[in-house]
Amino acid sequence: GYGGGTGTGVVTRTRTETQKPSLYKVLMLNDDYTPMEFVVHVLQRFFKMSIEDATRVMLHVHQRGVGICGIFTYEVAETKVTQVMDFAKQHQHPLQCTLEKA
Ligand code: TYC
Repeated sequence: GYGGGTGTGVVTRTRTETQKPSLYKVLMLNDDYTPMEFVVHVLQRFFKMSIEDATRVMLHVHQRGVGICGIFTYEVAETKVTQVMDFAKQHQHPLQCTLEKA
């Protein structure tokens, strides 16, 4: 900023690099028992996906074995994993979810 021609100008510099938080991928794993519709519901409920994106990700996991649900800071990623695992357990499905440094 500058003090308006009174000789009181203040020079402000912007740091070129600030420390950004590490990011983590939340991964969904395939299994033989969890219903496809349940996985789609989980992706919509906990990762705010549309039904189209949730179906795409679920089919990717079903076919490839693993897929990315989203990328978050550590605390958010850990919370998502816990929420998904608790929800799957409540419904007695073996769905597995984990996190991995991006
Ligand atoms: N393979 C499961 C089935 O055929 C569907 C499924 C998809 C399960 C994705 C888990 O993360 C998963 N019912």
